Amino acid sequence: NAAASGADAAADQGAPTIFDKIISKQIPANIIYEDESALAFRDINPQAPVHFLVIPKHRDGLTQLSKCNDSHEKVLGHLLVVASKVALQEGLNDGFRVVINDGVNGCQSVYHLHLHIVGGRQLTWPPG
Ligand code: DGP
Repeated sequence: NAAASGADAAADQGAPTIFDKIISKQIPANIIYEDESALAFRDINPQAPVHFLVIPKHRDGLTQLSKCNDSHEKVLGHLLVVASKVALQEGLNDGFRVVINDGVNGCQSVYHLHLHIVGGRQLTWPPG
């Protein structure tokens, strides 16, 4: 099951997640960047003054980072470029953090790959 495998079987089999509804605009989100393959929107439960998510529009098997393979190199690179561009657009000139939670131990809750970008305050290390 999902908890035992550290994955989400339904999502792996193609079941939509809440992020698909954000991509298709079925449910509202505060979208701050969009292009053909990526979307950035504010996290509903912000952990810092600036906290947004960057997701691939086409999940293409990427329920979580640990499912990636060589075919995902281009989109994974693009997500990081978008993360940086939007972070600067959001005024995070003094730095920020990019986080990808993977699986149960990583506290992943939505099984559609997403980058968290947090900033706007002095962050601490290590994370919890
Ligand atoms: P993770 O734990 O890494 O899977 O983070 C999922 C994040 O997604 C979490 O910080 C809250 C956010 N989130 C979940 N549902 C929604 C939603 O409907 N809208 C928005 N904007 N964010 C959401």
